[in-house]
Amino acid sequence: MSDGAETLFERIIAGEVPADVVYQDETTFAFRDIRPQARVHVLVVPKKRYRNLGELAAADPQLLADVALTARRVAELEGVLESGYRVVFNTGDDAGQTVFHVHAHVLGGEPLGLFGA
Ligand code: D5M
Repeated sequence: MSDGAETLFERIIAGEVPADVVYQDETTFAFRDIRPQARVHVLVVPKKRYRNLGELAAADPQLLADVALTARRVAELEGVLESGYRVVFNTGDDAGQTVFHVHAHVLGGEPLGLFGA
């Protein structure tokens, strides 16, 4: 996409903003969420920017698969592959999306509550 200012996550990927990097490869980047909602809370982003899950899926399904595989890799690195983990993509205001560079929240390390407000 090309609709404006660089996002925070592009600056993190570029190393301009510090982050606790968990994993990266050619197409994806994973780092700890600054406001963790569970013992394990890592964000996985494609290095190429799309606004949200739907745009990413429509434009580049292989890159979406890369994000899913990196989420699994993160779960493995964080030791929660067997105990289980949740992957969340917030989309839009009501979901609380604040950074418009698609990202998967990878959550785990403890029993997680049900969905809700
Ligand atoms: O998720 C955006 C997430 O990004 C939210 O959980 C906080 C996190 N965040 C914000 N700034 C930073 C920095 N600098 N490092 C790491 N994590 C950060 P959303 O789904 O858009 O609400």
